[in-house]
Amino acid sequence: MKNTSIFKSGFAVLIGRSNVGKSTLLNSLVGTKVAITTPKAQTTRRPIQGIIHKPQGQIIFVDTPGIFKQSRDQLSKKLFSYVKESLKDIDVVVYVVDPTRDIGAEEKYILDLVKHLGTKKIFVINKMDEKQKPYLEFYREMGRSFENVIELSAKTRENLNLLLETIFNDLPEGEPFYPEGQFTSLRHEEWLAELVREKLFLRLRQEVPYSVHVVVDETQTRENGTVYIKARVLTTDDRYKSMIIGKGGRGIKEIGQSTRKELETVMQQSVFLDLSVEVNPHWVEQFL
Ligand SMILES: Nc1nc2c(ncn2[C@@H]2O[C@H](COP(=O)(O)OP(=O)(O)OP(=O)(O)O)[C@@H](O)[C@H]2O)c(=O)[nH]1
Ligand SMILES: [Mg+2]
Repeated sequence: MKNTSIFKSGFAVLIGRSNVGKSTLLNSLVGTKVAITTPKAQTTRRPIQGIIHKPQGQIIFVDTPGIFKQSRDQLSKKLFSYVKESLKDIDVVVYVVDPTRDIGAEEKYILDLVKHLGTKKIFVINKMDEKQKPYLEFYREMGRSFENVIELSAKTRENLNLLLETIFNDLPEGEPFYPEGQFTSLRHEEWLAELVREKLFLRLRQEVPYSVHVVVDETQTRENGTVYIKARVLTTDDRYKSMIIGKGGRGIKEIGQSTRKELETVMQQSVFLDLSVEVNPHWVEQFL
């Protein structure tokens, strides 16, 4: 008879190219917005943990930056070093692919990286809700070398439970790492900074999003119940600074307003967002 009193716990890392939907999957699994998601490459910059609490155990998902092989810039190098770091001391690797995009040299590179890992692996084909999936058969073929293949949709939540069950099968017995009710490893300020960065990413064009970092210096609940948040947007160059601020301050005002609206929805409190822009060419070394 199956012993239902066994409690399992462990780490599952989400790995894959940029834009395959790793962070969207993390949010759907956790059931709340832990990580930011955008249609742009390299949205995620630091490994973020999202925690799932179930009667049979606890899974800590580690969302990683997308692997972006071509670029040799400092940011990409840093992001890749985080991916490699995240693969240590992991119980299960969840390798996510996107059937709407051609495999290319990048995917082959990741496949090679994943294949050489000694851990249990699950091959996940995401975005199954998409009507056009020209590369689906190609990825199905690629998945044949994996023990577990799951086709799912982070967006519609199709087959997410199957993914959780498969991970639980591979997890060791163990005590929970986080208390019930904690959904992320991010500090509150870090999470707020990420939400601001998401809005910047969505609004800024071309290389500008990659020039920015956000720091939240202070949060304070005022007597009238309003939450005061002081955030700084750092960018590498004067030119980018004026692009972010926009004509007559219109750009930064729009970013501030849309971020504040989202924060108010999530926090169920009124928010005062004090947003400023600074030039700092060294934020990669200083903050990542
Ligand atoms: N149709 C569809 N779109 C999805 C799904 N999952 C993610 N997306 C979209 O794919 C885009 C990228 O999603 P992200 O979750 O930011 O991708 P990521 O893999 O975390 O990207 P990086 O952080 O850059 O590595 C976003 O526009 C998502 O809305 C899905 O299941 N179906
Ligand atoms: Mg991401």
